[in-house]
Amino acid sequence: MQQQKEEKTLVIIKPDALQRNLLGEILRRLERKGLKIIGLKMMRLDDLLLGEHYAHHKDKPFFEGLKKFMKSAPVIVAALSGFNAVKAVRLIAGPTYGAEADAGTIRGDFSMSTQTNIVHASDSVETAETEIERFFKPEELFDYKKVDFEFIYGEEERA
Ligand code: 3AN
Repeated sequence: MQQQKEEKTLVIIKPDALQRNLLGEILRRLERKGLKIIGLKMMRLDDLLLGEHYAHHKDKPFFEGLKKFMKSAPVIVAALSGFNAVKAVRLIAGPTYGAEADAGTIRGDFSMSTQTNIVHASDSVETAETEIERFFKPEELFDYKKVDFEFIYGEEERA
């Protein structure tokens, strides 16, 4: 087992999750995996933030509908850290289309849709850095020691 690199990643718990009372369930899944929550807040997204966040979709036919949905209720944004956190969280989220996502993933267990698919999860370390900066002020992010660290990772990984 080789030493691992700590990564940060961003999760957005979307309006459908809030409406369907899934907030606690989603945070529970992320926490119990061993991810460390380093930032957490509720916010309402606006066109400016959504235009930046979904810039890669701005010419797609579903863009306006996606923005409308993402503004329909507040979201919860969570910044998480851990070794290989970006990939770990993408696997927990599952692929975009909920109906085809594996059971056991968040989208596989709770979504039938491509749009109302419960969570957003950063897709790379670089994207995660940009997204965390987009949604959190520096003072909203916390650095602290977590007591279960040495049981979440093996000794060689922590070296
Ligand atoms: P992912 O969230 O799995 O990385 P992306 O980046 O392709 O997927 O899409 C971002 C978001 O855009 C999705 N989570 C979903 O809410 C929305 N979206 C993607 N494709 C569609 C679609 N065909 N129709 C409606 N919304 C879509």
